Amino acid sequence: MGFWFSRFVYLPCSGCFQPEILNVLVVGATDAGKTTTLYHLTRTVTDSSDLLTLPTTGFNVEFLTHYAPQGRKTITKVTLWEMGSKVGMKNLWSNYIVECEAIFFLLDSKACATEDGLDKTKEVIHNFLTVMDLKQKNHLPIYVMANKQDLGEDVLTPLEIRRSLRLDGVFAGKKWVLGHGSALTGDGLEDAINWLVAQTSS
Ligand SMILES: Nc1nc2c(ncn2[C@@H]2O[C@H](COP(=O)(O)OP(=O)(O)OP(=O)(O)O)[C@@H](O)[C@H]2O)c(=O)[nH]1
Ligand SMILES: [Mg+2]
Repeated sequence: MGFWFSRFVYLPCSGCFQPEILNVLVVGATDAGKTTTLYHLTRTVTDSSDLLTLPTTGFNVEFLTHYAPQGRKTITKVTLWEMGSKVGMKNLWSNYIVECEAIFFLLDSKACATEDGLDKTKEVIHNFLTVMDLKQKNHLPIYVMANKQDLGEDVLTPLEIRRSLRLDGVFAGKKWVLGHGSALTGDGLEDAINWLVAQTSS
């Protein structure tokens, strides 16, 4: 990735500023591209084999160091917690959301082009918002990414997704934004991390 990402830990010299810490919960329906997102953000990707994934059972955790763009001397150590979506996801979310400061919500733009996929995505969003509410975490910023946009005509556009999932109503009152991109090509991931860091920087 670009110069502002690194998976190596930054060691500040004495007297220098301390890096900020950001824990991000990465959620979404099955196959939305959560693990691919983690891998693309934290690995050196030379070919597609670097992004091979297996369905996540339990959780995945990866780390990156984010350098603020435009030369601002701000460094953030970001921990990305992917919550598997197969079993007991509400329990997992409930346990981990209390330690997180931001949410990265992946949507599968291809699945959203089918009625079944749209229904499953609505259900996951609904369940997740219930957990946010129960844990009194409604104030957390949410970056919603319409993923898999590289698949071209097979997918809903971000605007179609916004309308089909009624995102403006669903996330009303929350700090959220809809972005788009591809975890496979990496498009949009830089914007996502920049936004999440900006919302949570002190
Ligand atoms: N074309 C395309 N494929 C993607 C993209 N992101 C993920 N995939 C593919 O979608 C499949 C599932 O990706 P994962 O990253 O494992 O999805 P996940 O959300 O972690 O899935 P679970 O852990 O099972 O919930 C894999 O075959 C990925 O290569 C994308 O942006 N574009
Ligand atoms: Mg996964």
